[in-house]
Amino acid sequence: MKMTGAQIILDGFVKEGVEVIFGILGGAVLPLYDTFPQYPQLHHILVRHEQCAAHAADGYARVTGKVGVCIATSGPGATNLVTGIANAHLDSSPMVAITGQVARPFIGKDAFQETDITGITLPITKHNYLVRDAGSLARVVREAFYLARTGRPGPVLIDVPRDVFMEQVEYHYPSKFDLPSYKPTLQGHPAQIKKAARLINEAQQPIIIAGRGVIISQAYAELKELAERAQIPVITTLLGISCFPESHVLSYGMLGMHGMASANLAVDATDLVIAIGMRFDDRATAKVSAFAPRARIIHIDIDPAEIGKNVRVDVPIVGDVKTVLKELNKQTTTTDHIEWLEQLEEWRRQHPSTDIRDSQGLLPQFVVRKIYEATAGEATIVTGVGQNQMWAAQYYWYDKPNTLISSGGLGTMGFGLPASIGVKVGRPDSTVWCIDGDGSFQMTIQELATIQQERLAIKIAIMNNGYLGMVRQWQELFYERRYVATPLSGPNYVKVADAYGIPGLRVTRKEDVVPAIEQAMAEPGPFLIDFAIEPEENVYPMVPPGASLVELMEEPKKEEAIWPQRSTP
Ligand SMILES: Cc1ncc(C[n+]2csc(CCOP(=O)(O)OP(=O)(O)O)c2C)c(N)n1
Ligand SMILES: [Mg+2]
Repeated sequence: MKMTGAQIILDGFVKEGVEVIFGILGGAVLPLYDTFPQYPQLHHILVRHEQCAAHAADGYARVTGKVGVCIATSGPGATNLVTGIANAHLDSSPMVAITGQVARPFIGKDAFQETDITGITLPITKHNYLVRDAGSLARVVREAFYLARTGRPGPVLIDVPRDVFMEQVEYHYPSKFDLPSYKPTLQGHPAQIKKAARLINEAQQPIIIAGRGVIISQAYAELKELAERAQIPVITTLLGISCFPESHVLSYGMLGMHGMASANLAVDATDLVIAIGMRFDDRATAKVSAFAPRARIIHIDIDPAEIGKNVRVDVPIVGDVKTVLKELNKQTTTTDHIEWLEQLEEWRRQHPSTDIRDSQGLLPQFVVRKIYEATAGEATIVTGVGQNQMWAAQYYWYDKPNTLISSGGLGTMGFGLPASIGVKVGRPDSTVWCIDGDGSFQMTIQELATIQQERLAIKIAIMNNGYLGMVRQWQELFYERRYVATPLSGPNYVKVADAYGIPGLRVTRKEDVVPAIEQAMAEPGPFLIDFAIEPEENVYPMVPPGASLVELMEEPKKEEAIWPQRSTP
């Protein structure tokens, strides 16, 4: 059968189970878009900026586990995707991005809207292709989806010259293909698993540090079994939040720069770290030379490149988290660690990191807690970047698997609103709250139009402090309160929402928080609440940059001193 390049791509989408595509068209991809009517089963969502096509595809991928797909035209369309692709790359989100390219005879001539997008995205994609003939397209599409979703997931970009979309060739979707240099290891090495089990069975003060790999691998039950069988406290990274129910007795919350004090203290004291599907990011480890100084470390990860990258590891196990944990669980003995767990409880009592103080003003922590209560913990929360992100991570209790969607590795302001589009499309029956910062929201505010056009019932909570708050916090604490370029004005957000046809409310008083949230939830469509929070509220606990996990600052209104006092060499 003969098909055009455009048909081959869209047919490939259908065969790969794609249902939704986020994008913006232009000259180079016009032949592809012109082919969409032949594939009515594919739903194309027109975003308002290509960065948001990538973030939406990323959000969709994170909640469905499927590959998110986005499309942009050549030149500025393609370069606008870059931030979104980098974001997906750092957070291991499976994505296929299609970019149009100038026609083959024009490549290398600085033609109108020509950029070398495969060159630009080389370090931020798992793989990328410049397709030089339509005959190879079917294989490329097949490989791209396979690469994006297998092993450690990530973004794959396919750059297609305009005339390749139009070229007609003989078409067979390949049932088989060969990628000799790409063979992800799924089974952990038995000898390593045996060693790990021995360490676990002998440990006195073990902890689990679980990351997003647990969510990607859907190893919820296996993680729970390991934790319960050997009575090991579970600490998570930011992106690991919601891989283990936070109301579970063994859950000790997030570690790291804004982690719970008890979690950070446990990392300092532990004799065995069982690191699962996490990559020792510097926001999680703090000063790496002082990370878990008394512990041996078991590291389970599907990506061999992560082993030993940031910390020394005693027992590396390369493999799929779920597969490895299944084996490991067979070899771990039932134990309890009563004294160790009591010690953690004691730390938690001494350092209740998520207590909310009494206040006249509107505290963001209070707002997040009320969203938690109103949604009974059942919502999917999508965040911006900055203080709002940390409050959303700290004050909502994530009991349901995979319910916090946040930009971890890249920390991309502007991620929240477009990602919540993908999240709502991927999880239409879930209540989706986008908890955003006023700065982050303004970076991708135009996506309100997409939300309105697609009639997506996303609830938006802007934590409006009138600042680029997280940076202001650093200026307050480390730059003697010199607020250079952090005070931030904004529009009347309720009027902006209204202009887009979205209802909204501004909340300035504590007593209006719950009624506003209830009104938002009662509304069948999207709703925006502009919360005028305390402008100079800070995120605590905080490990200052360069300090170790235990050199943490706690809320000074409760305790004036930095605790515990330790000197930084
Ligand atoms: C695209 C981008 N630019 C700059 C930064 C640096 N940055 C990190 S947090 C932050 C402030 C975020 O402000 P806002 O969205 O209002 O959130 P808040 O901290 O006030 O809750 C900035 C500028 C970033 N993370 N991403
Ligand atoms: Mg702000």
